[in-house]
Amino acid sequence: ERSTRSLNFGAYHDLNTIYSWMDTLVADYPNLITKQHIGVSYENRPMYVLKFSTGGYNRPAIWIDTGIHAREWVTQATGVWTANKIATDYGTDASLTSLLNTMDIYMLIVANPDGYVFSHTNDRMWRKTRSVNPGYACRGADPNRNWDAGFGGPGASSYPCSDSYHGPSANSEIEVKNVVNLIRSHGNFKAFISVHSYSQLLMYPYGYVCSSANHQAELHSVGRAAAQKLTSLYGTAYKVGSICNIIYQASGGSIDWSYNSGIKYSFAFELRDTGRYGFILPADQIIPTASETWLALKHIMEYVRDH
Ligand code: ING
Ligand code: ZN
Repeated sequence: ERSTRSLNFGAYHDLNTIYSWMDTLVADYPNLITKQHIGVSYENRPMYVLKFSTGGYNRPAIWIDTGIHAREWVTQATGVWTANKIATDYGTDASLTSLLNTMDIYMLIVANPDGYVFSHTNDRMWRKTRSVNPGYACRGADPNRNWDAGFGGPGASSYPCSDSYHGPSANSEIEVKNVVNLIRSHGNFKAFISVHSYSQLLMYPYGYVCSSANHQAELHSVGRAAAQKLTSLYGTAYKVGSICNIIYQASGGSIDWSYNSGIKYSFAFELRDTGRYGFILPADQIIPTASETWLALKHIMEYVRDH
């Protein structure tokens, strides 16, 4: 795919196109956006985080990742749209502007670059990383079962060929380790938001156990209000709850790790739809999906700014 200066946000794009578009975005907004190389993937592809910052030093920050699962293409596309939205709304949208005057936003748009490429070139339904499993022909671990939170417990598989294989050890997947290193060394993240598809859910910890998190009541009310904003745009229905309560028990997930690491406002989205198209969401739903999701993201970010 040829790189274009102005991307069509209503289409799905391959990794190279997204990566070259990031450079044009940074070039267009040099006072707001920088691109940080956080490490490489298993197959040696660079991993890039876009940092939105108006200054200061190590300001309190919001983390947003999309595309940790390769086949969930509406999430990477939503990440692209959202990054552009933040860039264009800063200075015109009063609320986002005030947010960025005190906080930074970090976006990892392609959290699993090897898997994303493989989902374009070989298997549209690929989910995992592409790491080699010694003694097995099948590759990859589930990068959302690989975090150090209940690692290896219920809701993950120890079989390397499973789509929910947790990997040999916590943080064994370099794509996960790169994020863990950045979050730890930064030390001032206030929110950690991980975006998946599909099912139309807004979730908070825990996934590895079905008991309530300490801040369950607050997380539930923030989530409910965020989902209400989302629904207000097109009527898209969302459910809100803990991972274990509204989807299934799942161990080693990213937001359980971030929450246990002290990042109270840890959320995971499951974007459109509820299964009619599933992972193969038609491209004409990208912009509506991203637009409604933005209202929820903004609500969470504003709440974090004000608390
Ligand atoms: N769903 C998520 C998964 O990894 C999830 C649900 C989110 C589990 C956050 C744990 C933590 O299974 C999809 N569609 O990937
Ligand atoms: Zn997912």
